[in-house]
Amino acid sequence: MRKHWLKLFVAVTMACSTASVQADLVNGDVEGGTGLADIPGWLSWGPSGALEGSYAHSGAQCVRLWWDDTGLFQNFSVIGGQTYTASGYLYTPTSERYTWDVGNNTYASLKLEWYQADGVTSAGPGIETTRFTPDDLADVWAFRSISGAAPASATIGRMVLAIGGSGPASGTVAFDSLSAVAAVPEPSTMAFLVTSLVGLPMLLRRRKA
Ligand SMILES: [Ca+2]
Repeated sequence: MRKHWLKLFVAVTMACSTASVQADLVNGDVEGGTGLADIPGWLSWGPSGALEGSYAHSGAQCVRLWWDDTGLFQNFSVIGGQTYTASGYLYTPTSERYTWDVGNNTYASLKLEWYQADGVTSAGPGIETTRFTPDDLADVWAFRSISGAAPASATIGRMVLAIGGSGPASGTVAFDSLSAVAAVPEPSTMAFLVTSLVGLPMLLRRRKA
């Protein structure tokens, strides 16, 4: 009988509705700073990128990359098992159209990586948005989004903005208006869960007696 009630409890828990709550990613609009190396909230590697003030999806600027040796990332706190969604906008201007040679698979994307508390040890395979390629339209901000559950041992999520793939490419890809949100149970659902968690053992005790 106990098994039966536990099954019901799990089923109800899984059916609960969720709300989106901002994760502690900061400066998703990539504003401020004088170059890739000092944008508030973000860390970068490589020389092949810059702040761009002549176009932006939000605020006064965006960040753009033109080679796969360069990228940006930011860590934020996560809870293992909880689902997170990373999203943002990618863009290429006609004046510096992102292009490739035939057979090339160069692309840009947003990635979500998972780390354990030391910030170095991977907690499991990361996830990546649909690729932004030269097949995407120029002069149009393209929305990209990816969702996934943080592995059980993850305490850090890392959003990564980068160009990947192989082979020569030219032009530039810009990133802006980035966000990370967690899907958490609704408050009313939480109240129900707490009630259930308190009530279930009592119920089981009573049935056993
Ligand atoms: Ca911006």
